[in-house]
Amino acid sequence: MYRARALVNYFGGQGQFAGWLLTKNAVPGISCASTRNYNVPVASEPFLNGSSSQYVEDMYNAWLADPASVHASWDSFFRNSAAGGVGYQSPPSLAPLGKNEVLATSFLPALAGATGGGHVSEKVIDDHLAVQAIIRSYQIRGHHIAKLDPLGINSADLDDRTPQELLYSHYSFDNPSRTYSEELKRQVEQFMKQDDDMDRTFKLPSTTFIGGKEKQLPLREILRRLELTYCRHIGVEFMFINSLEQCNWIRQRLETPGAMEIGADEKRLILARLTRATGFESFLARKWSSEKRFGLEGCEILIPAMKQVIDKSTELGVESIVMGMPHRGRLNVLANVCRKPLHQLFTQFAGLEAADDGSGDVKYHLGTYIERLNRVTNKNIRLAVVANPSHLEAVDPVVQGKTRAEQFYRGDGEGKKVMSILLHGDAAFCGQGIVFETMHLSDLPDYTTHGTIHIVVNNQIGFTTDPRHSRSSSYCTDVARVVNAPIFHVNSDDPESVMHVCNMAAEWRSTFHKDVVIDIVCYRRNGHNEIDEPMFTQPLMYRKIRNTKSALEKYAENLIKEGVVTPDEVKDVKSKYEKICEDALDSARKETHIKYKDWLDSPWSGFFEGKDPLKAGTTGVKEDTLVHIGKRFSSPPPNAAEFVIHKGIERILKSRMEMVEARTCDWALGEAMAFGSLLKEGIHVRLSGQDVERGTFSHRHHVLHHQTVDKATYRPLCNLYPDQAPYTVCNSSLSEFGVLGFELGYSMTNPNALVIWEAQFGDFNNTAQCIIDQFISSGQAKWVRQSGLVMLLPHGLEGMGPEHSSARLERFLQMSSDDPDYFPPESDEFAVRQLHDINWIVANCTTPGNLFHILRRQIALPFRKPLILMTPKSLLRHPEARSSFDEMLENTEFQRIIPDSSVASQSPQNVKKVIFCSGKVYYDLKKAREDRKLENDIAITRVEQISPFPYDLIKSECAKYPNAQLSWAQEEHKNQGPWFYVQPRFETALTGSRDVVTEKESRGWFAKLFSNKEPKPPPKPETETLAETRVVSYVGRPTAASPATGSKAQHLKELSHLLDDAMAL
Ligand SMILES: Cc1ncc(C[n+]2csc(CCOP(=O)(O)OP(=O)(O)O)c2C)c(N)n1
Ligand SMILES: [Mg+2]
Repeated sequence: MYRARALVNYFGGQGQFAGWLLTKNAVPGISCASTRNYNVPVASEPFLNGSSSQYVEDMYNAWLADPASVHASWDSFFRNSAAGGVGYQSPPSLAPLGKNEVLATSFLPALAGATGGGHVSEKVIDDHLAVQAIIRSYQIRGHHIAKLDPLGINSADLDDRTPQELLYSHYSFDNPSRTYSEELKRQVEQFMKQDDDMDRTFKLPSTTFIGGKEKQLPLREILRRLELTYCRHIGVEFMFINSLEQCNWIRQRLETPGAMEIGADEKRLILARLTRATGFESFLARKWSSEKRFGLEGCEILIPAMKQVIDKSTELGVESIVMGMPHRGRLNVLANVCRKPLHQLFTQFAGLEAADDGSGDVKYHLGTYIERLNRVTNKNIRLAVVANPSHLEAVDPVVQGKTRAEQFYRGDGEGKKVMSILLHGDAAFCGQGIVFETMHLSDLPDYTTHGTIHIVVNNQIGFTTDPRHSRSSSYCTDVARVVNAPIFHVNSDDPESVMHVCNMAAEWRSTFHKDVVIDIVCYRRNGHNEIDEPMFTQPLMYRKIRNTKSALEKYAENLIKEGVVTPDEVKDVKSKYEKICEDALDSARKETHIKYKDWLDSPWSGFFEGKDPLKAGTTGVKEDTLVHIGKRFSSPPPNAAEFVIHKGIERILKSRMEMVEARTCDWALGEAMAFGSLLKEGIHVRLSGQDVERGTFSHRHHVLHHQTVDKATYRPLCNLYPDQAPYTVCNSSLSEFGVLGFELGYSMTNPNALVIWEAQFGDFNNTAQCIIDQFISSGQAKWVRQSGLVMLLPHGLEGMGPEHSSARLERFLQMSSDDPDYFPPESDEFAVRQLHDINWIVANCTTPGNLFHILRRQIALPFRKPLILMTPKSLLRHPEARSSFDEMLENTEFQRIIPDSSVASQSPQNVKKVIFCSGKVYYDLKKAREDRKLENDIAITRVEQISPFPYDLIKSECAKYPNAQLSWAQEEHKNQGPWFYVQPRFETALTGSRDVVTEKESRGWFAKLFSNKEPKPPPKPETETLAETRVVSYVGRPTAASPATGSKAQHLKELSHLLDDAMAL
């Protein structure tokens, strides 16, 4: 066995026991594996196993570097060993062995005789440490040398810097590639020929299952089995997981002899699925050769893989699967995994017009929802693929939110019934930060989906970029290590290995409810899309690809060789599928229109039916309800005697109670009234974001904390009524992109819920810009999918500097889809119609009463629209920003504008100026007017709903003051805030529509360009002469690059100028 040590030294250089495996960066392609500390609980492992042997090894290394750095006993042990003496001698003991004590040699029966007596010789320890280290090294590092690349030219971990190897791979493409694994095998074989120790039998430690029922094996066989398990077509990373149970679970499923064996039926099923996946792409390629479809060629195994994950998961109890995926292979997934009717897919290629609303999206972004019987498990299953934008990985948190919501509504607290699958490209998975942000939601109490199965289509290229230029990590999957997810790298050309890891992944999720990654190492047969030329940038790789048979061909050949199928059967399966495709194409040709609704990922069955789309419910409530909610919200926990609350909270509750008694609400109470009344009506409310439980500005306090008992909390809004809907309020991780996406997904599942995301400060919403632009603003237009998500964005210039002032209101307004030149026909339904037609609502309320109504209106509407709500900071405590209960009672509603109600409004003829404004600047203007005693001269009207623009009310408000000049006052800089949005709309409100193509007509705008139809004449302004003379002037800060000054003094100076300008007559 000293030879084994020699082997260690030969491979590892420094004499590290675990260093004998090869890595690929040293001369000539050999170096030792670096040691790592793993967080496995040592006490739970037997001596000499797993981390104990690692410990001895670490000690040895430390001793080598500096003998004084280890304890004197270890120093003596290693010194004796090095001198050729006995390393360890047990001290003489007079006492009999204790109950749990055993002699060290009893662990080593095969060698006990050789050592004699009660102590272990250096040789015994060395031999066993070496075997243990070898096994452990394979488990930790085996994946580095596994044959993962079906092309045989790259290394999945990018660790192939040895010049000879590079030269080899550059100039020997036509030869079967020699992998490190083969190099290792060659050396081991050479060694084995010379070494008698290879025939010696070693007891296997409990951290390996390679023996099956055998407790000991010859070293030769140990090495062979380890090679087969860890260095063939599966490379598994799992030894960083800090749970011995989980590590053993994986070892057992991989190492047990015969674990990978499958029967002939299963093989035929894989072949049939692979045939469909391959046939689908070749059918499309034949029929539409110049169309972009982002085909799956080179990774067709993805389809059988996904089906395997779904089969296994359904078998384990899952009933609904929510999936998110990028462009690559999407059509194939819809066709062959979801079984979306093929003719619907084919109509997408026909360039037909849509029969329903919306502007639509390209075919490889669309979602779908299917309920069907899984023929393998004979169970019903629901499959949803969430529509996504081009923005890679942005859909990840959306899928998670949707999954979480489905679990929530089904009462599936452990994720046993609903799960998510996320697909990724290799470049996007490691490149996009949202992947990390989504991973970090995976184990949070209010965000977990109890394990996601991630599948990476690792075609070893991103568009034209080689992985070496697109990532700094070894594998593209390294991001998953942060959440202790096991990572299975697998060669796509070995379908049975792929199926094996799929089964393991599904079982892993079902057992541990944690994330897991399947990294399918494959290639991309075509360019980035079908019309791209890959030889421009990857000539050698693509020469190799051209000469590579498809996975289907290879697998079919293997099965024919094995006698599982005949060549005729292979042909038969193929031609049957082709016939299915041809038939579907025939029926697709009969279609005249496409329907976006066929591609909806979240149908709300029953929600729209029987509803008048222009009739909203009321938002006011009974006084009793307000009093009840108010009192509950202001009361300490029912077990107040035991539940110690903070003195400050006591004061807050007391002042809340006083407000309730005085029939008034401040901001927090108004919000609680909205939530509470919806909960009473059976509407689930969920408020999520950073520090939302207390509220960034310490005004909300929806979770009261026991001051002396850790984690004991009380949530008043969860305790309003015995039969109320559930209320969730949850502090989130510090991620806007991830959490906003998550809440958007959550809002997609059920329209009867108020889902709210609050930004810490509105400024931070731009780190979630992609969710705002790609999903919230345009989701309905692209995918006919509605969402009533509310974004609460603290906004306002209060001298806090550039970064705590602006939620960038202007950006939301710029993306509002209402036409600045179009004044919709005035009618009773004006307000609801406007809401129906626009993409989202943007508002800035100034009273708790209006906040109450606008939140409730989200649910009262017969459809769903996102609400972007600027929320205040100083107004949270402003004595005037209060509302009486009267403003929330049954006969009241949301006020789109709050007209002036001062003395000015009583003699409108005499008013010299009307100032329109929005948000908290109203209170500054009002005070300035009081200070200057201009109440008779100046009226101040608040525009609470900025978009869609309240044309009708603005028009009548302007008409009410015929002699007044009109101003728009805002605290934001001129190039920011609402000014640019309101200015043209004021003009339209005053003069009527100009020549516009209305939104309804715009679906046919393209056709219109070619038609002779006359445009509609603009409606005549009612107050023509007045309109001609009236314009709205701007009052506010000048343009600026930054949203606000960093200087408090400058801020006050600017405000005072603004108020002076506004009050000037
Ligand atoms: C956020 C984002 N940035 C850039 C792009 C443009 N783009 C489209 S596909 C692609 C390459 C993706 O590579 P990979 O993730 O490996 O997927 P593959 O196309 O290889 O399947 C890029 C850069 C995009 N779609 N999304
Ligand atoms: Mg790729």
